Amino acid sequence: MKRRNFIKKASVSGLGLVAVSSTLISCEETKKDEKVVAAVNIKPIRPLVIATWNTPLAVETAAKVLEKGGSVLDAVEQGCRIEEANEEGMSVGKGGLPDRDGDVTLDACIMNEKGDYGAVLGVKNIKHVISVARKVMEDTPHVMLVAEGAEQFAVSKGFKRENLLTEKAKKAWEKWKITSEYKPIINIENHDTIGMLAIDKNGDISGACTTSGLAYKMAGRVGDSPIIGGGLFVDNEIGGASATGLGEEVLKTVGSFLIVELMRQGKTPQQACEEAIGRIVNKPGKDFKNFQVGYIAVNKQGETGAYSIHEHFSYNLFKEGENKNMPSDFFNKV
Ligand code: SD4
Repeated sequence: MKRRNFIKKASVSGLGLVAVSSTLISCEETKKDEKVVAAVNIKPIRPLVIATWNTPLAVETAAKVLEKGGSVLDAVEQGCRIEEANEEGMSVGKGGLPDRDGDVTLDACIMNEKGDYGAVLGVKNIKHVISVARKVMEDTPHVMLVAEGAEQFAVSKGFKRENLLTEKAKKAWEKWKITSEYKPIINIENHDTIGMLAIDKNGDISGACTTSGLAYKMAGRVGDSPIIGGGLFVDNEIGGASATGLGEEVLKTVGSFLIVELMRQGKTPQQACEEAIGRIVNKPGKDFKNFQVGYIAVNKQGETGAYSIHEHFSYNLFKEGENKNMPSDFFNKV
């Protein structure tokens, strides 16, 4: 590609100076074009926090960590812990709806700016699984621990066992048991699985994702949230993405990894999220009426995107000192 054309393309897609300059190394050099490069320099928006659903307190908590100069990894961990501790939220942490046997099992993962990753899957009795995932990343030679092994590891690191099934969640499960209709239940309008991405003032990116998974899932079922590239992916050179909704569909399209790779190819975060939803809904014969998937994404410049299959997906965004809940655009407009 001719250098000037590349610059134009980069400008439109919002890649800005950082990405442009690194690509220019292999391009032809001319003095004239140096001026064009300066003209497309987009001031990155930092710090920034974005998270799935209506999660103002979680986002505010993460933003405060960043504003006080804390690490971007601390920011996403602390932010996610807010939702894990919120007993009203019924698809994350304590208060999450149980599996079909009445057990609350949690999944979480975390990625730092170095591309390190840690996850726990199907953990019972431990509320702050996002912090356990971080410990897996930092204190073990592994990236994933599951079920009893993860629980034992958590206890060995000082986490306390507690009953995660609240009265409210127990009552909902007992009501469900009357019909026991076994199909993954995915409420289109109201989840609280939290996927969070943050950028600090230096431009470093981390992400975290934590959930109790689908209500009344089969025992042992794991969704996208703790799987690298599924519920979360971060590449510090490009940006990050996170997912919520029916994990099976996210996993089959490796959604978050796909979004980051599409951004690497020059798509904006919004375009990348839309294409990732397209990969799900455009499968031949796919009946997407009864399930929801929503994505959020951010690139290195602090541009954000969000897109879902159905209406009612929203996200919280902190940037330039403001923390707002925003409705996501969506595919199914009819
Ligand atoms: C899962 N993606 O386990 C999660 C569920 C979810 O809001 O996002 N619920 O498939």
